[in-house]
Formats: sequence, structure tokens, C-alpha cells
Amino acid sequence: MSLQNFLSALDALQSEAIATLDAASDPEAFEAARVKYVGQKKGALKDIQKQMGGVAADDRKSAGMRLNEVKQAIEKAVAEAQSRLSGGGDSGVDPTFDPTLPGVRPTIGHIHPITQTITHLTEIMGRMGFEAAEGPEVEDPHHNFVALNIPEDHPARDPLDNFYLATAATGTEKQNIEGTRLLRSQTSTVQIRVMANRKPPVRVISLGRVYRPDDPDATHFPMFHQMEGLLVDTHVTMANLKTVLRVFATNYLGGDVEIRFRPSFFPFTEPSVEVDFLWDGNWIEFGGAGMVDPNVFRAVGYDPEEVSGFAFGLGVERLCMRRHGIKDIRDLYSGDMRFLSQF
Ligand code: FA5
Repeated sequence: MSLQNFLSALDALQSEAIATLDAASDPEAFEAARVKYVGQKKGALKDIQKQMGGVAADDRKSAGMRLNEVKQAIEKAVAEAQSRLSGGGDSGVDPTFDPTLPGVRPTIGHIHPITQTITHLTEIMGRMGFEAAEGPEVEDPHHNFVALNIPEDHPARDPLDNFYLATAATGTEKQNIEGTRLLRSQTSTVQIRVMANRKPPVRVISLGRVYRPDDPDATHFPMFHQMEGLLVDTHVTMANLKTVLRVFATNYLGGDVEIRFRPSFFPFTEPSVEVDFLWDGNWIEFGGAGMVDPNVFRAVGYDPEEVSGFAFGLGVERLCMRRHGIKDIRDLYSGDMRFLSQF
């Protein structure tokens, strides 16, 4: 192809493309023109660029310069048409964007109701002078049983009632061998850990997870939380225990709460009681309590002739459920945001 022919083909392309782009009155017409002239695969500019190979080698420089000018002129027309059709504004703005619509609110997480309950209970007990203590969730039989006056043959140590961690031993021998570990079945373990490290007087609570292979139902879950309380001093009586639990209950559940102490048995307290609260006309068990057994004091090196004390352990989920009117403990652990976001 002669240089002359090539240049006139370029001129013709330039005027046709600019006229078409200027005339495009809607996005469809614009898009069709854009593809026709500057499309990457079959656009007319690409086409004519290929034809430059047919121009004599000496003329190719001037052909190339002109081709660039035409290319820039057409690209400018494309940009102008695009800007005109998107409302004449900034061509970087999506024409479908409506700045008057309300924004999308990011979802903000919040604290789980059980964690909120733990904070609340800690605060109420703190006002009565109880300090928060912690213990491990993976325990040894000494802290979970032995020091709590639970002998080796006691049914509470049965592998079917506890989550023992895997050891070489199997079956019933698991519970007794050296190095055995289990997920703690009660927070009473923390009583032992605290007393073994401190001299009396002691006034602590401990809130945390405990584990039991219980079948889930409306009031049971295999993982739940307890609030343990322990007070050791001189001349502590059952009346002190009842007062502390009453003051706690009226603070957390309201002044009209009805509380019942029912005689019971725990190896680590003597005498022992179950603590029930009236809930919708029924007495529901919330925990156990009693006066610390002399054997427990001996196990931690306290002299039962000198000190006395009380201990209690309440189910945190049941307290939370009673306060908020939750009927099924499983709702707390379903992960269903429709339920959880109410708290
Ligand atoms: C105990 O665990 C004793 N350690 C309590 C105690 C502490 C007594 C200090 C004396 C002195 P019990 O096994 O009854 O006791 O459990 C206490 C409470 O934990 C129950 O009343 C109940 O509220 C809660 N609980 C027990 N099992 C479950 C479960 N599977 N799911 C939810 N809550 C439970």
C-alpha cells in the first residue's frame, strides 16, 4: 500500500470514528462505536495498524506518526462521549451510583450473654468483697477430686461422668493413674488452688467453664459455667452463707426472688445444701453450697480447729436464663445471631 493511500484511509477512519462517537446518544450506541473503532480484537484502529506492514519501509516512520495522532484523536473522542453519557461529570464515577441512598451499616459484634453475665456476677460479688480467682480447665485428679475429699472409689470420678483426656490406660483404671488429666467437672478445683497458695482469711469467687458428659436438654449442656464462692475466716457460720447468697440473689434476680436451702450432700462441705430459686412457680436447682469440710482444710494445710468457712457453686447459665427469661440453655450456644443479638 502506498503511503498516500494509507494516510487517506487514516483520515477517513478519523472523521468517521469521531462523527460516530459524537453522535452516540445512549450507552448502547457508544459501546458499539467504542468496540468498532478501538476494540482490542477487531477494532478498526487495530486493523489499520496491521496494514502499515504493507507501506514501504522508508515511509513507515511518517505513517506511524500519523497513525498515533489518529489513535489519540479517536481515544479522546471515546473519553468525551463516555463522559457526556455518564452525565457529563467525572468519567470515573459509575453512572448507576446513587449518592442519596443510605449507606450499608457494618455489622458490629457484641459480647455474648454468658460473658455479660460473668461480668455482672463478678461486679455484684466484688461489692461484697469477693475477689475473682482463676484456675485451669484441664485439671488433675488431685484438684478435681482428692483434695475435695472425693475418694478413689467415689462415683463422681467415674469415666462415664467425666471427660478424661486420652492416656495409655483405658476404662476404669484411667481415673487413678499418675499423670491423668481431665476437663474439670466443677469450679470447686479453684478452692483448692487458692487455699494451697494463701493463708486465711480468704474471700474469692471463680467463674469459668466446666465440662460433663451430660446429654443436652433445656437445662443441661456438656459445657457450662459455674460461679464458685469461698469464704474462710474465723467463726464463719451457715448464717453468713445464707446471707451472702440472699444478697447476691436479690441483687442479680431482683428483690422479690424466693430462695430455698434444701439439705443435701457434697463430699467437700458439711453440712451441705442445694440452693433453689422459685422460677415461674417451680423450685429450680441453681447450685450447691455448704460449710467447708474439715478434710478439705487439712488437704490444703489449714487447721480446721482455727478456721471455718463456706463455699458455694452456682450454674451461671441458669442464672442468666432466669434473669432474661431464656427457656432453653441450648439457645445460648446455637450461634444463632437472631437469638444472641437480643442481649
Ligand atoms: C457442684 O458442681 C458443686 N461443686 C457445687 C458446690 C460448690 C457445692 C461448693 C458445695 C460447695 P452440682 O453438680 O450440683 O454441684 O452443680 C452445680 C450447678 O451447676 C447445678 O445446680 C446447675 O445449676 C449447674 N449445672 C450442673 N450440670 C449442668 C449442666 N450439664 N448444664 C448446665 N448447668 C449445669
